Amino acid sequence: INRQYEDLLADILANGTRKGDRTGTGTLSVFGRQLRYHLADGFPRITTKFVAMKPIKGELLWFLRGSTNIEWLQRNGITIWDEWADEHGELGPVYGYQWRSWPAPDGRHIDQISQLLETLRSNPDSRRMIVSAWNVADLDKMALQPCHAFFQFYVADGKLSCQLYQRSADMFLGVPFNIASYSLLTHMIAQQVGLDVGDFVWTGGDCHIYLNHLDQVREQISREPYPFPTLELRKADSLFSYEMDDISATQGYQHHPKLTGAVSV
Ligand code: THF
Repeated sequence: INRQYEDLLADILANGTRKGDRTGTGTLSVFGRQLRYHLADGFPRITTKFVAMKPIKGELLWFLRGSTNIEWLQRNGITIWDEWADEHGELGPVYGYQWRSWPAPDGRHIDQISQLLETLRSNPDSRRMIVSAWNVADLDKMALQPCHAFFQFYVADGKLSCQLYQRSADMFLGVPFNIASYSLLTHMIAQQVGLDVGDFVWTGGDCHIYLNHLDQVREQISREPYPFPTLELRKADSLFSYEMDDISATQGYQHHPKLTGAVSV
């Protein structure tokens, strides 16, 4: 049973430094940690609390559409980006825009995801299979600068692995979402290019627990993790045409009761 996430929570409780932060909430924080999930062993949907899949699936499909307006999320009943949007629902040039239409100095727009698929098909040994949301020139136009900023794919023995660099990691609320989201993306891409799944590697920069999540985290690490569920993924015609119903991580999802916490804005 993989308990790397829970062990990192315990590490931060034991060894974290009390730090102020942009939101004013305050955190316990450590710097530079890594988690690894062998995706063939199960889908890493954290089991020591209930983790909702609908917002995770919906947010990923929304990123892949290249959308930066919360309207599509709201139509699907997903509210996790509401706090950051302006009165028109806009977030500025955040993840979806940078993934699908990174603006080049010569006026072109670069579809990093389509280029990635092309490289995976034509040259899977490449060491340049990278997607970056960290567009330095656009940072001050974004409602929130990318937390999960930069990811790389790797193919060996017919298996696709992905490593994410997350500069800022809200360990209680955000990280279970981020782990499941990138693991799902790895499965979808592997399915599209005809590979098996390898590892999802999560690398965190400032890994923190907000001070208003400490009680929940103490409860969470007292719980025994269950085996991960299985992902069921119906193959779509392209990476960009998956729908919510094509994705399910409910099969075998045994979990502890939900734990709630306020999100710092
Ligand atoms: N800001 C902060 N402080 N933490 C984050 O995790 C975070 N994100 C995104 C942008 N800014 C962030 C937003 N992602 C929830 C989960 C992910 C979010 C925002 C909020 C959340 O409240 N989850 C609840 C309920 C989810 C629901 O069903 O609606 C939970 O219990 O999981 C990280 O990318």
